[in-house]
Amino acid sequence: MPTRRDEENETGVSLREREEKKLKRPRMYRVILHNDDYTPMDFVVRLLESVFHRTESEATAIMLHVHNHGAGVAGVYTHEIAETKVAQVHLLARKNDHPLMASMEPEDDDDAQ
Ligand code: TYC
Repeated sequence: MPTRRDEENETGVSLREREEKKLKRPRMYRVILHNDDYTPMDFVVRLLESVFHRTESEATAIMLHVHNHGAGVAGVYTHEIAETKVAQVHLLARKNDHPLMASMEPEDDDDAQ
């Protein structure tokens, strides 16, 4: 019968520490929209409403920020959800022949933003 300490398995990390780690909040990722000269403003606003669940006024503010500054945050999600949002943006944009680009970056990356 192994003791709790035996379960350290020579990693120096106790079962309790691993249990606590599992409960920590996941790393979060910003989904970034990038400006271009061709995607219609209205398309970007509708996409922010449908994919990122933004209100019309939030979506308009984000779209204008991207238009004026070159890029902006559409939302912050776990890794898997952020990847899905980026893919949805690209699928919807290509389906409508727009060059709109999205990317993701970790929230705790100091040289990002
Ligand atoms: N710059 C585009 C235009 O003038 C609008 C636009 C905004 C495009 C945001 C992409 O992520 C974007 N029609």
